[in-house]
Order: sequence, then C-alpha cells, then structure tokens
Amino acid sequence: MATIAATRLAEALARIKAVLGPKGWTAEPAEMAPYLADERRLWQGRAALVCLPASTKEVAAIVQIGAEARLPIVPQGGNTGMCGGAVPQSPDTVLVNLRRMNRIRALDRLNDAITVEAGCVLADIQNAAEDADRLFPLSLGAEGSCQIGGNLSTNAGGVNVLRYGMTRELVLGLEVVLPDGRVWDGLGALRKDNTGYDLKHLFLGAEGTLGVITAAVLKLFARPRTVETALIGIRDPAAALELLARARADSGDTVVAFELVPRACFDFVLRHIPGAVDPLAARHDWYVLMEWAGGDLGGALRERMEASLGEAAEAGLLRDATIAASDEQRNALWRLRDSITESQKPEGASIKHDVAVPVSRVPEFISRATAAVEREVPGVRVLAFGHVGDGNIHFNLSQPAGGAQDQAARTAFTARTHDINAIVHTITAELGGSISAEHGIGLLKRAELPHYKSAIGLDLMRTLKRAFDPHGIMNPGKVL
Ligand code: FAD
Ligand code: 2HG
Ligand code: ZN
Repeated sequence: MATIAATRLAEALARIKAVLGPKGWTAEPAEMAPYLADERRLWQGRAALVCLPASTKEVAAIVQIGAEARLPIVPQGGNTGMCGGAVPQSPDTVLVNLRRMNRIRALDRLNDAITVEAGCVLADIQNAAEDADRLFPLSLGAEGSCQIGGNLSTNAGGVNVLRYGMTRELVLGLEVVLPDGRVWDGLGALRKDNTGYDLKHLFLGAEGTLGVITAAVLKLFARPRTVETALIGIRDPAAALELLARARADSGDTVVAFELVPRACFDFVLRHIPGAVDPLAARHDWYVLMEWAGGDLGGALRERMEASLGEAAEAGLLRDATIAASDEQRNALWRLRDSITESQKPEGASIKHDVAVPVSRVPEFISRATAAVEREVPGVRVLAFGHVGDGNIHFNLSQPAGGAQDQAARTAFTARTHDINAIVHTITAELGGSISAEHGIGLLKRAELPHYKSAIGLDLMRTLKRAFDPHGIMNPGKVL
C-alpha cells in the first residue's frame, strides 16, 4: 500500500512540476522553510512541494492533478495569518502560494472597481487605487506583505471597518479554482445582482477550505480630501465609547478609525521598536487613536475635531490629546499602533484572543476578562487593544515579566492556553460575542468552534464543505 501511495504521490508531483516549469515550484528544504512556518511560530508545517503558479490556468492544473491523486492542497498568501490557516500539515501536501499572481488586471474608474490577481500585496492595491485618485480602504498592520487572496479568505478587518466594512463588503466578484480543478468565473463587477445565491460570499472568510481564490473585483471609493488623526489619552474603555459617540456626531459621521490602546502596548512598542516616541507628555492608562476623513478642503474638519476634543475634555472624557500636524506625524502615530504585534514578540510567549462583543459591552468584557486571567495566572500582562468601534478587542496576554529568555517559563505559560481560552471565550459568549472577530479559526480555534457555534450552524458548514470538496482535499483540518 505504502508503495502505491508513494508512486501516486511521485507521479502527481512530477505532473505538477511539468505544468509549472522550473520557476514555478520548489522542493528544496531551505527554500520551502519560510512557507512552512506561521507568523507566530506556533506550528511547523510539512509539505511535499511548494507551488508558485503564475496563472489561473496553472492553479487549476495543480488542483486537478492534486484532486485526482487525493493530495491535500493548502492555499497560501502572504502567510501573515494569526491562526495557522495556511500551515500545511502532512508531508504529501501541495502548498499553493499565490505570490507570483500579482497583476492588476484592470481598473475601471467610472465603475469604481479594480480587478486584481489573488497574489497582489494589499499595499500595492492601495497604491494602484491612489494612482488613479481612488481609495481602496482595507488597511491593516500586515498590509506590506499580506495578499488580497489571504484578506478575502480571512474576511480581514483592519482599522477602517467603521466606515467601509470588512473585506466581504468590498468585493464585487471573484474567480475561484474549485477543489476538482474547475474554474468558477464569478468576476462580475455589478453592484446589483439578485440572480440566486450570492456564491462569492461562501469563499470569503472560508480560509481556503472551499477553493483557491485566483482573482477578485474590488470596490474603489473617492479619496477623502482631508484626513485628521488624533491620539487621545483617556481614563478607561468606557470613556472611549462616549468619545466615539460624540466624535461621530461632531464629525458628521466621518470617523474612519477608532482604535483603543492600553498603556502596556505603548510600553512594549517604546521598548522594542526603534524610533518610537512617547506620543503624549504624560502617561495615560488608555489611549484612543482616532481618524476622521472627509471632503472639506478649507481646514474645517480639523477645526471641528479640535472643538470636539475641547468639549470632550471639558466633559472629563479625555485627559490629553494631540492632532497630527503633518503626514509624518500621522504616520508616526499609526506606526505606534501597527507595531503592537511585533513588540509583543520579544516579551516572551503570548496567548491571543480575537473576540467581538456588542460595542456597548466592550468595557465589561475587558474588566471581567482581565480580572479573570489575572486570578488564573498571577503576573500575566494583559494587552487588550484594537478595533473598539467594531466591538473587536485583541485580548492578548504576555507571560509574566522577566521570563522571555527562560524556556521553562515560556513553556509553562503556553501550557495554560487551553484554560485561559476557556475563561476568555466563556465570558465572550456570555456577552453575546464571537471567538473570532477577524483572524479566523484555522488550526488555532478549530477544537473550540463546536463549543461556541450552534449544532445546526456547524451542520450547514459541514454540508457545504462536503458539497464543494467531497474528498476533503482543500486545506484539510482547518476550520472544521
Ligand atoms: P495567509 O496567512 O497566507 O492565509 C490566511 C488564510 O487564507 C489561510 O487559511 C489560507 O489557506 C487562506 N488563503 C490565502 N490565500 C488564499 C487564496 N488565494 N485562496 C484561498 N485561500 C487562501 N487581520 C485582520 O483581519 N485585521 C488586522 O488588523 C490585522 N492586523 C495584522 C497585523 C499584523 C502585524 C499581522 C502579522 C497580521 C494581522 N492580521 C490582521 C492578520 C493577517 O494579516 C490577515 O489575516 C490577512 O488577511 C492574511 O493574509 P495573508 O495573505 O497573509 O494570508
Ligand atoms: C491588529 O489589529 C491585529 O493589530 C492584531 O489584528 C494582531 O493579535 C495581534 O497581535
Ligand atoms: Zn485587528
């Protein structure tokens, strides 16, 4: 049996290599290594072949050959995902990384749409839109390396969801290679189309379990003419919500980003990120990074923001604030926010949660979850930050201070993951929340999903999976 399986694998790999040509694959361990480890180094993957196809036709051929030989196929983008969704898990896996499919196929200015291949890096799409005086609003810390195919497959969130919605809301059409190798051309560019089930939504957020996305038509928007960015020192998360409600009213509903950051995050960033500078003169327990974007050209937005912050200060809602006076200052403020993930790494082992609760319940979530984990692991360092305006908090925990270099301390902390997850996710569920607001399920939360999703919901998901992928070859072991 083993020989038949080995022969089948060797034959399939030889056929795939012949389709791709020498530039389109690698089986060299050193070259494969970056594709096999995940961003957080929580898993070490294994694969038979890393494929780097250059066209939809090549992806379709790989999948068809893989399907015939019943080989696991794992799609991969920039490999910045936080829950192991792109990690190949068995040695016969064919990993399909889309990075060579990075062409912008078309930009239709009057339809406000851009057609891109799945391997386009997010920042390159933002830049292409800007070159046409348009905005593609999806924005997240990993935008310099994540690919749109990964964003679509995780239904990524990021910092502009308040105004523009999740990735799902930015998509007009998709092209997908199905698990049997057929190509579904759903690259429509329509804003209205009620001809039955909206199939594209099944692939958005599916984490590569239903097919390989090879291209997409994305919505573009007018570029805001004025952007104002403020960093605000506040007392607590409850003040943040009051501030958001005021800001929305005072700005004429032009708040595009509203991020909550506890002091502990800035302490990490200032300690580890070269060039980072303390944003305000005094320390504050909590901060908000807020951005308004609008159409007025005469400085009115800034005046309105100054007035709004002044009134909020009089009402006791904020303690100090600075409004960026230049693009350079704005970028420096965003660098502080976007460096939180990187700065957590040198602080040792981490246990991360990506939860959503109704916006109004964020303060209760943070205080209950913080008290509970501090009781469970004395000395644990809580970093509860993120997209508070969406009710999405990254409730990230770093091991107690001083043990980052101590392997035993790291291991002991990591060993608490299961217990800590149960505590945090139980509180999340009690507040009517979700255990994955934006990063997805992948490998990380797969075992937990059945505890938090209804039996009927899971049954429908399994039914869909079987219908699309009866042999279970497409990103096996992820999500379900
Ligand atoms: P990968 O990690 O390569 O893959 C992710 C999943 O998508 C896997 O399951 C993979 O199999 C699947 N996949 C990838 N490409 C395809 C394809 N073409 N077809 C089918 N399936 C595919 N996420 C947020 O939502 N919001 C944030 O604010 C945010 N900030 C981040 C900041 C930092 C510093 C980092 C490191 C990560 C952050 N993330 C954030 C997580 C991550 O960047 C996103 O999940 C991103 O969308 C993943 O894109 P990727 O190309 O790296 O995908
Ligand atoms: C962000 O918003 C990421 O910065 C969080 O989604 C990443 O949990 C993390 O470190
Ligand atoms: Zn996030």
